[in-house]
Amino acid sequence: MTDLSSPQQLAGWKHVYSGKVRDLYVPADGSDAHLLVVASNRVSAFDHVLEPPIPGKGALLTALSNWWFERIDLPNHLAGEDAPGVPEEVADRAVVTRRLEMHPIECVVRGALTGSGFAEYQRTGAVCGIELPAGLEDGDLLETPIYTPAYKAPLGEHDENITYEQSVELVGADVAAALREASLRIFTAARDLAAERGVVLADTKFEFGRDPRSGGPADLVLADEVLTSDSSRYWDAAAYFDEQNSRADRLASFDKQIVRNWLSANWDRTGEPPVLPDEIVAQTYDRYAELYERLTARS
Ligand code: PZK
Repeated sequence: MTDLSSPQQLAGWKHVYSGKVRDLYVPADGSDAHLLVVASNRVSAFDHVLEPPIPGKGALLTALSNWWFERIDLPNHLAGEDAPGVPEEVADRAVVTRRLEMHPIECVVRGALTGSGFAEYQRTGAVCGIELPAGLEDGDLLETPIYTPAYKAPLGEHDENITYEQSVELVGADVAAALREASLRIFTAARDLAAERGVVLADTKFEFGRDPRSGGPADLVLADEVLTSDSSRYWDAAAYFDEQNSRADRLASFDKQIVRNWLSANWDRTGEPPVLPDEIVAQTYDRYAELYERLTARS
């Protein structure tokens, strides 16, 4: 699964790491105050990065994340005017951030029970140590959103769900409490806003750090990308609440379902996935654009 193609060269920046869909750079001059986070046009499904990329996807998700940052009342990692600028080749799909000391916890909040959370519930009746009522079905909304942290496994490995107590062992009681409180507060506000726009925010993941140049040890700074569909599950509310629909249709990913359905029909999930046809690429772009337009009421 190693991708030997090197990411884009950007003047003034040195590439240090690539995830499935984003690339990370540090200043070429060796300074350690900032990072460049580039949202690629890559799309992933069933744990594979697909070909070809979706032109415009990186720009849409960057715009969506920035829109959410503006609406979240917690300091975020976006750098100010004093920082180096975003290279023009990636101007619409990259941000320059403050370089933080990251807390090694994926702060997952679930407003619905699905995916790995539902699987853990089926096995144990609980998620990350939180006992849930019996009889819940895949995709059911939770009365109160739950905080289900995961330990950020080293590169490439899958994150591991942990209990809140384990998060206390990892980062200390003060930071653990701050992470949970901020995550639940941000999720609840975002979920309510999405609901007004006909979108169900099922779950999401936040990452936080601390700025070593300012603030106290438990002062959180919101990092990463926020509330994009690469870090969140969004469902179409009309489809979700239509009881006539099949479960699969109710829980269809707002943007990636077109890709998933096409792959399911055209690939047996062994070996490398087939190349996406042009019409699937175009339809997928349109879905990303619709999510952005619905949430932000912008075009
Ligand atoms: C940081 N990642 C994940 C992001 C990738 C991987 N502000 C920050 N300070 C320090 N570290 C990070 C951030 C942020 N954001 C984020 N890894 C480190 C990541 C983007 C692309 F390949």
